Amino acid sequence: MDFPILDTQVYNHRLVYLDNAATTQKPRAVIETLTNYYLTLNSNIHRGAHYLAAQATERYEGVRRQVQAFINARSSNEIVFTRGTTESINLVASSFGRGFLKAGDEVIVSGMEHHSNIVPWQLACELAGASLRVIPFSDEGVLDLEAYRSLFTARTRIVACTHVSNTLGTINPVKEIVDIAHSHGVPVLIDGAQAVAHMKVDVQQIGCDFYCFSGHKMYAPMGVGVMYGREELLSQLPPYQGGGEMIKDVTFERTTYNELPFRFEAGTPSVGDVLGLGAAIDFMQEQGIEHIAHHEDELLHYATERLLTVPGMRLFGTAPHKAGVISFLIGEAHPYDVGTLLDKLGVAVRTGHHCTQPIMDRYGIPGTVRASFACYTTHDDVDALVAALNRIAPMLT
Ligand code: C6P
Repeated sequence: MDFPILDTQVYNHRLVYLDNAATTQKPRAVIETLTNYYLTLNSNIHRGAHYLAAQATERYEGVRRQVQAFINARSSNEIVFTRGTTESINLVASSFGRGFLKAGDEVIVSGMEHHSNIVPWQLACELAGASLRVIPFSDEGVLDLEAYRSLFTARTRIVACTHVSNTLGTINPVKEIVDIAHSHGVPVLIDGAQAVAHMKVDVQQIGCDFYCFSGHKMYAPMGVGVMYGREELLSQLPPYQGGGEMIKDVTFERTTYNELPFRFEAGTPSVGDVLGLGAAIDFMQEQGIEHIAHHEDELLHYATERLLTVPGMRLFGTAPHKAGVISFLIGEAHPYDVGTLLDKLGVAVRTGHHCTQPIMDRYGIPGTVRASFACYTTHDDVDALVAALNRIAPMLT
């Protein structure tokens, strides 16, 4: 594996990068794809009558088919490129809200959502006069599916739930969540931001109506993401942003809209980043997604065991089905202090509420320290984290 940035030295220490849930580092193949795009291919797509535009368009549409196969969508019309998970969810919440939400309606979200899967729904509810209902979770970080079942009413219009919690690491039973919603005739959006880089995702097997994710959390460049929408439902949604490419005909009296998926891709997209996403998918497939999942699962168990030997260790998120995300506190020490001291020893973690304030409120804590893994994370990295924590623990009490 070739990740040039991992050779960085930080304060005279080897960089131990454990902030992969925030963003993964990029393999050389992705960086080179991006560079080569700007060196040899740069042009605007879909509209130019010239060689470069045709080449760039072909490559861009090729990645759409690649993403389709990667998540097993039925059609490439169901793959919309966005800037990332946040934009994907805003797109669905805004369009679905305008198309389907009315006063008195209800939207179900889980209590462990990232703000990106809460606030867009609050905005949509505010406009429509609808309200949010929240699925609770246990101390271990497991969603209460009985409570979930009881949240459905005749006014429930959509469910939005994360596949993997970025803070607790919980892998939610998304197929079951979808099946329950569908038994009430309610569609489901799954936030896959923390899932796609870590496990095989099959949207037909899950059965969800929307699946959203970011390229930069799966070895691709920043600035590109995906919104998968089941064609039947997607074709009923009103457009999100207006502009070039999303139209068929424009007059001052009336505009008609383009076919799927272009109707939801207004303006010039980030073509080079989309090609980088294609290279990232190639990279993941070369590594083997099952292999990545197995490696990270083994590391999670190793790290959990080792971390529990650190004095004062308090883990948050101990569900039986977890991805490689470990949130913790050391005694009563502030997470920011722990993160700052770890940084001085070369260990990069994230601290704070991780854009999941309701989770922090649930536990009555200001934030956590979070270590998160990727395919290149090693046992040595985990050992370095544990050694650094053992070194700083006496300074924190
Ligand atoms: N979580 C983290 O450190 P964007 O920023 O659009 O790429 O992704 C938003 C997002 C949505 N859902 C989940 C579950 C996420 O984890 C994230 C991003 C980062 O945990 C940055 S806050």
